[in-house]
Amino acid sequence: MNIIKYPKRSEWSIIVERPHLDVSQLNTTVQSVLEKIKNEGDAAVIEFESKFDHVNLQSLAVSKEEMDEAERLISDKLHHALVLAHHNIAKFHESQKFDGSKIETQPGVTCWQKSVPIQKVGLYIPGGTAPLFSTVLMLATPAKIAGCDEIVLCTPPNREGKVNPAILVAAKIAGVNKIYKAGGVQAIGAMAYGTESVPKVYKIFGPGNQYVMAAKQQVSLHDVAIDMPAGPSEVCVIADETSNPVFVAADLLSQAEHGTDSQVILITTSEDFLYKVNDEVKVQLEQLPRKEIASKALDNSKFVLVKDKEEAMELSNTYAPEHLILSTNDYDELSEKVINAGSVFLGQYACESAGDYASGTNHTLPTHGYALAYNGVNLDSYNRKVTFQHLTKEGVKNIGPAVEIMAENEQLIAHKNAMTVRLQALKNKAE
Ligand code: HSO
Ligand code: ZN
Repeated sequence: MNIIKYPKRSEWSIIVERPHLDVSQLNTTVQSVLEKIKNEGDAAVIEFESKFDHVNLQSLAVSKEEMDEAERLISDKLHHALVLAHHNIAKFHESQKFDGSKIETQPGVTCWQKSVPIQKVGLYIPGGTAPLFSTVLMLATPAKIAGCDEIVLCTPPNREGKVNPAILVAAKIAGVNKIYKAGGVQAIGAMAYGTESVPKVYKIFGPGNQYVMAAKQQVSLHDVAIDMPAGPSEVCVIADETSNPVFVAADLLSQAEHGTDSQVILITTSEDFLYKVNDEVKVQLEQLPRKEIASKALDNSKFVLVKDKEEAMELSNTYAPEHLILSTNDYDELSEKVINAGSVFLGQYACESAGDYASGTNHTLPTHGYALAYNGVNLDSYNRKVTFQHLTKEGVKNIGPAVEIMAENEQLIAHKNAMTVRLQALKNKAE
């Protein structure tokens, strides 16, 4: 753990720095895999599944029997938990529904927006060290609420060709239509271009390793939209002597266990508290099954002592964390000062795990400082706002002359004419 006391402003850029990801090396590999998927479809996906996931697949689609089997394989307790989490995620995302009211900008000129779902979306769920079935709920639930017709999910199978049963059950609960066994770059390629079995989608969502990220970025240049750029997961906790060091240590570790490249930052105004958390982290770390991963993540994490809350908030806003926990008694006041963050957790009891799984907010959030300009996945991520307008004769009279003069000055005479012919027609009628 790096302890930094009262850093000067000039040192902030080092504190907020993320590990540099050099993807230039893997871009060529990614490109060649994508090319092959584009040209050879299912056969190439199956070939890469054998090469990278060490599995021999006859077909990519998950069958009805596999879905039924998955339901039998998970415990009732887990099933209930998934249903509870889905209920809350659905309730929160339902509340984001858009009401596109009509606005009359001038008499006779009416404009409005309508939220129209993206017809086909693709969700990518990684396998790896911890299969994140919670991400299935986070991505599929708003897709269903938005009204996307086709919700496609790709996830890598294990060596026996099986998909984690909780992923399948979560997909069923959230309303995914089609599930395919494909991981990594080949999954992204399959959804971006379409294969004999995997439908082409218009937008791809979901986390993944550096190869998946590079693949999403490449396909997004020409073929498909993506949710957002992403990097390793991160949390920033702001705490003081009113905070609970046991809770704060647990929160920091919950993020650190995600991956060796996860980022954990504690910003505090109390030196005494900082050392209490430092000790507590060591104690709790020892009990964790993923302690190797968490301790590596802690190596590049920082505990920063600052002079006051004002400075704590400024540093956090400069860092733009994916998750921000305000673990102090005055969280209400501090929350007013949040400018850059993906998702904010207020008070002692709002742990990041609550939002990761079951409170209702989405856990697909901007990392790597992208919170400066991006928000996390929400209902809008699955919609486009199509604008509509209607003009009456009165509307034409009201804005027509302005359109004509503007078009004339842009030297776009055909544009001007489109309005002139209408104004003329109205004038003729009136005579
Ligand atoms: N903290 C992760 C999400 C997650 N945590 C899934 C547990 N499962 C990124 O926000
Ligand atoms: Zn998490």
